[in-house]
Amino acid sequence: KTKGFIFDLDGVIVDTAKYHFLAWKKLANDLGIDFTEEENEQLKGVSRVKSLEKILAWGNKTLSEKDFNAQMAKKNEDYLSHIAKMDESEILPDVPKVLNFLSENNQPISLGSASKNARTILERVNLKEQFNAIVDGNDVTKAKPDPEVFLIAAKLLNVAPENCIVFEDSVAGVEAANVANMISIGIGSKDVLGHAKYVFNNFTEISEEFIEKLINE
Ligand code: B16
Ligand code: MG
Repeated sequence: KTKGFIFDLDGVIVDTAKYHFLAWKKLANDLGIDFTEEENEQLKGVSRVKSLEKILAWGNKTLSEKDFNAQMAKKNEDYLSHIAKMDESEILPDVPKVLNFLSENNQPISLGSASKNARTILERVNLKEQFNAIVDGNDVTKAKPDPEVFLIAAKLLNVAPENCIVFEDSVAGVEAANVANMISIGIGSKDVLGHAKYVFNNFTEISEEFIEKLINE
């Protein structure tokens, strides 16, 4: 059988949340706003615009449209300086194992990320060639939990949504997969991702037997 396998990027393939944190913290502190790791958690899977809106709301600050856009550009510049140093060593454990197993079994693979920097990151970690399709923040008009990003991926893979499997680490992303009528697999804690059909702490916990079952179901 042929299924469509869709991977989120940040928190699933690589841990870029730590670089988002550094960049958002710098921006927030420059504006006199406190920014904690807990707050950063809440920005996972959330688009760049929505993230800045949230930070400003937490700090009771408003910015003119011009300043808002300038801050977003500054944040991204800072974030890109961290990304520039990434390499294959930052791929999360056993991600290549799963990607290779899917390829060997002729299963189409897509990226489904909110990030506008997704292509750059995949190039840095040398994984771009593994994907049959890439859908990222540049291709969507509606952010997760809207299912748009995953529905476009399904279309590009030419697989019906109900035959797609989504790997996600964020609450909004799992919700988006569920709304798209796809099989959601949460990567992270069950406490946070309890709404996913399956939850694993990481890819090391995902066996080839489990993936075979997904393919043949
Ligand atoms: P950018 P994902 C998301 O990536 C991140 O989790 C989120 O923290 C970030 O704000 C968003 O991408 C946008 O990223 O500023 O690079 O466009 O988890 O959907 O792969
Ligand atoms: Mg993510």
